[in-house]
Amino acid sequence: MKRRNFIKNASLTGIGLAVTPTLTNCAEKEPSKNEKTVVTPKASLPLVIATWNVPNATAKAWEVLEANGSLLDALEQGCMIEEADVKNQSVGKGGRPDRDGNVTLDACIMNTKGDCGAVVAMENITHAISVARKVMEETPHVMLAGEGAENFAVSSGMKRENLLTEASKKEWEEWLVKAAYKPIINIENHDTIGMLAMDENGDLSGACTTSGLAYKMSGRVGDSPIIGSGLFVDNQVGAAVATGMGEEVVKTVGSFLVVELMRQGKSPQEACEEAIKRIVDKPNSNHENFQVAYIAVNKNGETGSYSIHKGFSMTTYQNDKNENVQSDYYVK
Ligand code: SD4
Repeated sequence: MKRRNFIKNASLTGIGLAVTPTLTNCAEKEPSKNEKTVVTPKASLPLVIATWNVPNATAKAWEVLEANGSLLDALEQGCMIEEADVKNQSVGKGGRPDRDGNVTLDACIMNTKGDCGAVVAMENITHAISVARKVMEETPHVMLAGEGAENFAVSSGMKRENLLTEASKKEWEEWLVKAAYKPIINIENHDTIGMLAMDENGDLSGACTTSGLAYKMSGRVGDSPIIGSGLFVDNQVGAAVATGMGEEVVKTVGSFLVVELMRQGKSPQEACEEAIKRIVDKPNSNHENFQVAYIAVNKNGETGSYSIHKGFSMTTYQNDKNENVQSDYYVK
């Protein structure tokens, strides 16, 4: 394993720190002789964080970064793991369909320069994240929808596939029998994957991919492909990504809000908490009945996550350790 790099402008504060570089703003002053050196949490790089318990996805992204791959390759390949996993019924192939039985995918990606690409309500192509990346890199646009996105993917060499698996079809058919149009966001293990990564230079990018709300109305688009709502990256400040009831995230431009709060000095944790509070505090909020969560990272490599309900977790790959940790939450 090659040597970890630490955040660029980190400096060393004194004795014993030769092997434990510290974060930027904690290392400003020279310690006096008697002063005990305080070592604040160090952010070793690279760093990958993702919504929910997705250790295979974060491991893939980490592996790409460790091999000196680019941030976008890391994010794309990490997200592709979940898109290809038919057991994850909220992303890519095997995703739950809309109320008409069609699996429609939303995805977006954003790079260090603030460029972005997205696809919305795209059918028949497993790797929506790859199409989003191609939209960013190979077209003059930022977003392609529906058939246009699908045709663009095919013209770029991707193959059409039936994304509706037997398992998801069966569940949908059972739902049809109950015939209550009540989209419920899953607050358990698998969900939309939002992933943020920081490379050894301390540069940030992010990605998000989903099949959206199960049994949504045909044509419904959530927050996940909307830059500023489902994902936002400002390489000078930090990055954030959302999961949960997209309508509520869109109404508060959630991920942009988290990044702007970090710009104003809030930690990633505080910023996520404030963004959740904005949703919860709305006059007509019925937050007992839906779930939203954010994860975020700032330029110092500090991370945070917060959720309306219990059950959300964040996967972090850092320091050769792939960990899934339950997030703190609002509704006790
Ligand atoms: C959406 N935000 O389509 C997505 C779904 C999701 O956890 O994240 N579910 O609204």
